[in-house]
Amino acid sequence: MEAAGKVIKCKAAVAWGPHKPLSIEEIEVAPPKAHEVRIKIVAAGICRSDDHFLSGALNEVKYPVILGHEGVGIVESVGEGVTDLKPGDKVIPLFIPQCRECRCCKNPNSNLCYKNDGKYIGLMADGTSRFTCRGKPVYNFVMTSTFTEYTVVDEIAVAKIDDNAPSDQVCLLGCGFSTGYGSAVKIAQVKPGTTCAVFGLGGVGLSVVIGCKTAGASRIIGVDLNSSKFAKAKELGATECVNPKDHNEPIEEVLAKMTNDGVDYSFECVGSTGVMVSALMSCHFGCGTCVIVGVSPSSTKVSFDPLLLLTGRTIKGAVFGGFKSKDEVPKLVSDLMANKYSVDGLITHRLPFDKINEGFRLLREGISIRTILEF
Ligand code: CND
Ligand code: ZN
Repeated sequence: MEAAGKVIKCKAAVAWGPHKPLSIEEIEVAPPKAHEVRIKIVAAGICRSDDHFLSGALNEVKYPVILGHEGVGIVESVGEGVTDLKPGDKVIPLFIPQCRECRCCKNPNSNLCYKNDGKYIGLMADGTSRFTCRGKPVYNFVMTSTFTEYTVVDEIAVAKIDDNAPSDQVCLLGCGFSTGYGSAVKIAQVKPGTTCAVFGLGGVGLSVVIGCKTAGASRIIGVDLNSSKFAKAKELGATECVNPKDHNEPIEEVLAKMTNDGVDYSFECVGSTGVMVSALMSCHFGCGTCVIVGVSPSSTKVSFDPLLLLTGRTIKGAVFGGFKSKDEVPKLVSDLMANKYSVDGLITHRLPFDKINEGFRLLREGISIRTILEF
């Protein structure tokens, strides 16, 4: 490859701070060092988690930073010692890596790798950045940084996928779809014939709906404050939808009446501690399971009566739907290509990459489910 070993100048959407639009800038992307991979991004989705940093709800990230964690691209070059990837491979960057060596990676029931960047250090393993803008180093975001024409990721944070996979769809497997779908099929392990409630019908919640339907749930109740989300939810498998604003009683009471004392599985896909408690209370007191998927603002805490659990409820949570990323993303891609599920319904908008701020506007105003940025 021509640029291998050299710095690449390209466009990126740089976040200089919260509460500011992203700025399309020329950046320099250094070549990958040992065990790193430089990727040309082809398509990227906009997830609410990216917006949590721009809105200031999450404040741990360091600026300037290149956000984005839901993308697909082509390997441009690889650093020394990378054996399982080569230039030209189609790949999905992984915000939860898989080193295959740590205690979590070795445990079949965990997908959290010790080498994840949940503390938002924003640098490569050697403590430096591969991005420079206007002479300043720019931080990366959860090991992925997909809002740029080129990114550099650690080899443990990239999954090689089928070269024929449709890029404009499989980018959603980098976060939203896998997170929601796995929360239903892998974390809750929804059983056929059961009743589910999904709080929040964005890209993540609708992917939970798809997962519940695939698992054979007989009732899937969508809950959202924005009723304009209901038509899409029903198209994807929700059997009924409820807007808490249409009721005087708390939503958990409404759901209890609808479901003979509570649902079998509830999913919080909003990121609100109040909704987390409602979701827990909405599942059946003796045998319900509540799965926390949404990310709540920094420093918030959940408080609830422990009796809610003593009677027999279960509460769980997961990132990335519990999928072991490097192993399971390629399989999710094959399943998509084999039509075992579809992500078409999640894609409401497509925009050229440099219109990224418009994509964030559509998300904030509750208009889009997923906007796909095309590079
Ligand atoms: P998006 O904003 O598209 O959807 C959220 C939905 O919730 C919207 O339709 C809102 O109208 C709705 N909503 C807001 N408040 C309420 C409420 N009080 N009751 C019911 N519905 C409400 O977001 P998204 O689908 O992209 O992401 C959802 C959450 O999931 C968000 O917190 C994000 O940060 C988190 C997430 C988690 C993970 C993970 O690995 N666990 C990965 N990605 C995103
Ligand atoms: Zn996400």
